Amino acid sequence: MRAKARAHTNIALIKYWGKRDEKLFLPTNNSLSMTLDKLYTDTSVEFNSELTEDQFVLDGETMDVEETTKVSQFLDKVRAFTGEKRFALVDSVNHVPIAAGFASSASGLAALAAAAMKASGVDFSEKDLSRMARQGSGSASRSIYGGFVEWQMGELADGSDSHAVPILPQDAWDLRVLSVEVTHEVKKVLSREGMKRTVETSPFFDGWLKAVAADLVEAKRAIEARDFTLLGETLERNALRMHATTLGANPPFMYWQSSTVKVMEAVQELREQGIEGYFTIDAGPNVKVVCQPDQEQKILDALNEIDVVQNIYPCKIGPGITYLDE
Ligand code: 2P0
Repeated sequence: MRAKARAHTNIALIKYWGKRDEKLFLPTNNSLSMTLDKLYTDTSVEFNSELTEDQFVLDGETMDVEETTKVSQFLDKVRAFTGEKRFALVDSVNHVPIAAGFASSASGLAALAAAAMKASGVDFSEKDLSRMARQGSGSASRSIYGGFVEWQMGELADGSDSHAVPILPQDAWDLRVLSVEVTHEVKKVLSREGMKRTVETSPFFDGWLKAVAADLVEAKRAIEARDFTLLGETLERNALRMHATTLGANPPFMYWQSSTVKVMEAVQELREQGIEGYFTIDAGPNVKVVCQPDQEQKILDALNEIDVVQNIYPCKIGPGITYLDE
């Protein structure tokens, strides 16, 4: 059986930063994201009894043992859930710049989970799919849904209550995200390693947990009221709080470069001129700016003037998983 799925990446407004269970990908806090329309991954999965091992093709290239093993280990989780016994051919095309803080793992693992679950032919719910995607990459649990999405951390040790829920549909509030690329370099501390080091060694991590709970309440209140200023102030503060934890880790690390700070300052200066955008930053040096439609062009023009800015990818809010006919 064969199936093909498209998953869009998402940008966290309230960050997932810390696991309480690494094996099951259970987080230490709830997170909240917007799914983006322009950055996505298309993946087809075919289970075939003639295959003697899993095969993984990414962007037209057959991947080596290391990359294929990662996919295989995830497929084992799908096989355990669905009872599928056969090996698979996985063919994936990424429309996301990889490993520079653009969360390609979110769309990649969400698309893989959806295509693999569908290809296995069993019935499953979106909640099942979110739980499955979570076990490939935490942020992928949120990419199952479009619009504004909350990943509820849950309490149970088996992870059955740790999945995303949609909180506002794609077309309910038109916000824009400008993904500002300042470098193509692959980041030095991968998010999985960075998160682990922070949980284990940063004395600021307890402060993060206290802060993130309050930030989540504010963000949900802002979304409910469509209060852009409240949402913007909350998401910018939450990103800074997440990054502060990395400075307290041992050994310490930071995802920002001087170019990152230059863009952050530009966004704050624009606000002083009444042009309202707010930045957020993931586990890499690139910056995402959230704004309303009427300010988008002004912010885009201003950011394009900055010498360190290499590319800007403007996005609207995107949809959840879609299955593609072949
Ligand atoms: C997020 N990040 O909420 C946060 C903010 C990075 C900073 O989710 O180990 O690739 O695969 O669960 O999902 C990036 O971490 O980590 C991430 P794993 P993931 O978007």
